[in-house]
Amino acid sequence: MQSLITIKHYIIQNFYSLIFTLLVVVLLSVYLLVYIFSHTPRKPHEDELQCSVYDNKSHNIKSKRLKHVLNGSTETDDDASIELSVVVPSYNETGRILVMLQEAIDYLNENFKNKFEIIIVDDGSKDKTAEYCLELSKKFQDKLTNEETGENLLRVVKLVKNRGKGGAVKHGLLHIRGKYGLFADADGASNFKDVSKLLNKIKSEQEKRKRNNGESHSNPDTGIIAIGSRAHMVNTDAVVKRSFIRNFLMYGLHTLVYIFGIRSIKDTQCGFKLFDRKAIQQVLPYLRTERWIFDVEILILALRKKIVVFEIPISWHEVGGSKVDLARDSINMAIDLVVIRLAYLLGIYKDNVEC
Ligand SMILES: Nc1nc2c(ncn2[C@@H]2O[C@H](COP(=O)(O)OP(=O)(O)OP(=O)(O)O)[C@@H](O)[C@H]2O)c(=O)[nH]1
Ligand SMILES: [Mg+2]
Repeated sequence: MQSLITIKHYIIQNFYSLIFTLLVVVLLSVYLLVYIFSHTPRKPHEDELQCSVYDNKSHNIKSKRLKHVLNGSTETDDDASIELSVVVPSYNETGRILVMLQEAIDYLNENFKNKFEIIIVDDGSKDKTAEYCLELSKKFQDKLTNEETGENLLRVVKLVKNRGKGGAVKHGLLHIRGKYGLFADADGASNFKDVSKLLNKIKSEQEKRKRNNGESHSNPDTGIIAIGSRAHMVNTDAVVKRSFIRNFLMYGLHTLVYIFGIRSIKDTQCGFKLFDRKAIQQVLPYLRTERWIFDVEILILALRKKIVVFEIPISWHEVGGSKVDLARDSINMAIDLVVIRLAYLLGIYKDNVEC
């Protein structure tokens, strides 16, 4: 009885120091946990800094050195003519990419003749996606040839080891030659023509800034991003007819994204996003996440850097053969999401340190 009273007295007397110690322990453990789960992307392998291009004249595959977007501007060199670069992250896509590429090539040939490039980033596929795409670039060379230079406008970059969709998108966008960079999924779920909606939105914002008459409220020194959105489709068949478990996990993810910071954007995950060159230079070098939830980190970085982000409704349809493993990837996405938010909060991820 006496010893119980002594313990009670001890607790009352040391209440504040106990709470303080507890807080320090909790904070240190959170920091340690976030640090352990945080991610540093691997540096590109030497071979990944080259791309393969089908040479229309010699009929051979040639290798070309890629140029980083932070080295030199498009205004001053041979690449200045390229308006739009399309990056397609591709992992084991021999079964799906043909439909997407045909649609993209037709649209680009009609609307951006001689002024586009397609960069396929083969993310360490096991089904020879890279070789298959090079065959397609030969097959469609009539629509893919730059009439001024004779160059085939489809490039293939092969990652020696799988990085995840975020890693593939980052690598592709960091090596575009165009004034604008789009990334689009290989499954063709989005309607490619919708790129004009995104591009027009960015261009009209640029115009507003140029007129400088107060119409644009965004910072003229920052880039502009326009992202495709399926938020208007939540009650349509495309979403309603998905399996219960898919929709359950989708709503779960939306809730987590809402709690952990991106409230102004309804659909963060759509695989159809367009950036002007400045936005790519300001965001992509700092992107850490290589797995599925990288889209959210891109948007967090954009918000931190006060980059204007437009969310534009686009057409979208479900395509079979998804590479997402519902159980495993949902858990990883939830962990990565919490880690991203806390890592920026704790200074483990920094938006001014390239990685
Ligand atoms: N699974 C997977 N896909 C990758 C990877 N790297 C790039 N991708 C590409 O990421 C894109 C999206 O893949 P999908 O399987 O359609 O996934 P999703 O569109 O996010 O999800 P769904 O709504 O199920 O279609 C495709 O172009 C893939 O080829 C990777 O490491 N794993
Ligand atoms: Mg898909």
